[in-house]
Amino acid sequence: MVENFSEWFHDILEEANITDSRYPIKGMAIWMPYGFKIRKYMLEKIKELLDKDHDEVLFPLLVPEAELAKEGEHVKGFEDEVYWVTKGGRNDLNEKLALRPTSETAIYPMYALWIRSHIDLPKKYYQVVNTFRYETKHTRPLIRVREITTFKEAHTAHATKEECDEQIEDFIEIYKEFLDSFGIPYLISKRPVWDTFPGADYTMAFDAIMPDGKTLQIGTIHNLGQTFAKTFDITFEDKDGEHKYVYQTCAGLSDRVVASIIGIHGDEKGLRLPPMVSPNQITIIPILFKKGKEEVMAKCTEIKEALEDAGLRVNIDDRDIRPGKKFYDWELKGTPLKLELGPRDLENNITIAMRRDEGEKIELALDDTLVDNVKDLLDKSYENLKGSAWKFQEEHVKFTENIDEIAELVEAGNVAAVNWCGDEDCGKEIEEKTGYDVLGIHKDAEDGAKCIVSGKDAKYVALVAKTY
Ligand code: PR8
Repeated sequence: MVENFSEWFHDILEEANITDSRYPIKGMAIWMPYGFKIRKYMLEKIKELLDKDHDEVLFPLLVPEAELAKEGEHVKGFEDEVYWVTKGGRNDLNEKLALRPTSETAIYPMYALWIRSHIDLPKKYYQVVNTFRYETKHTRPLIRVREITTFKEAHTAHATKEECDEQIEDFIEIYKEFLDSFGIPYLISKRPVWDTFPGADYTMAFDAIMPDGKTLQIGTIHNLGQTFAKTFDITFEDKDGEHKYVYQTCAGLSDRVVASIIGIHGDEKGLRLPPMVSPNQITIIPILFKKGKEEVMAKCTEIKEALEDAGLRVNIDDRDIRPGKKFYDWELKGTPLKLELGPRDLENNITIAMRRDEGEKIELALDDTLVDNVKDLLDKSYENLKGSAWKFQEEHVKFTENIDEIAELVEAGNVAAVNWCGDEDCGKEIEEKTGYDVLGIHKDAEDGAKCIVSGKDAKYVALVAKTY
């Protein structure tokens, strides 16, 4: 699978009914029913985490040109990617309207109206919307799309720089918990200046290593400082009566989260879904013969109800096809646990459980231990997926002190970790010499470490990778 990950990924999206990319606009696809459910459970999780101290809002899709153009750096970063609406019916519009590529310029003029006093702060809003980016790089379903259908963007405003910095840490914790719940490993880095979000002071990014060794940026958190506050005049009256600009952050995740779940956990048989997002956490497969059919089906229904009462998502595959085909289908679709039940099992008062992540068959008694045993297997399945994904990541970050070795490591499917003095010139030289991207500062360098380019004292360990 690693050799042809791209092909595997495209095939599985169609075979497992995740998305259909045949829609006649490049970079825009359809969420199919099975994919839509995965998306729904993923969304429920991020909403649960954000709802603890954010409020959900919903802004219009269109942004007036004048607002979009206000913040110089920001507009420069996005100008090649904006879709414009220029007509209403047959009439030319007085002002061009942008399909939001992201919503800073839609939200912040309203923040300027809503934020008056220190009692209005902090303001923490988020929305889940579709955003549009006319991506010029090669588009890929879920990974690089022109309509990002599940853009989860949070925007916060604070009275002080300290609170703003704390918010960055809070987002990091929220994103960790979010990705942990699907067992997705991540590398956190501070992006280099040249790859910082347009208009931000700095950007913290979560990257995941996909099976082909390329990294996927799955989420970003931006410290906006006071740049947008000054552009959009977002001020508040402090306790001492002074008018001050707010400090701001924004953070976003996209459809890429689903891509990482599919790509990182999948295997040659198909998806291996973590229970949190699996449309069915348990699939019951009745083994039916003419004799005893009703009894087996009745028992399957009874098991389903008992598991559902315990809060689990269960389906019975009672299609009139060979059980082998059913096993094949649910392996492809990655249901975490299958329960098989035939007349002989019924006689023995057992069901055969099979975890998707490792495939071993286990007999479970059909008594009041069943629900706990099933939950236990789901937990083990999640832990195993998570553990092996983290292990893969650990094995694929390789340190080197030799710039010529970076290509060797990256071409073998790794992310290279190197000592870096932090100077832009050295960072850019790494990129130019290797053709890969500097993901950014991953951690502080050890005492005595020397920059891989200049040989000066190194401040940081930077990550270098081929990126999506
Ligand atoms: C912001 N403003 O916009 P960001 N296809 C799929 N996913 C994408 C794409 C794409 N074409 N482009 C970006 N992403 C800030 C924060 C509001 C929220 C994903 O930030 O431009 C990437 O995972 O960094 C990226 O990390 C995330 O959206 C946020 O986009």
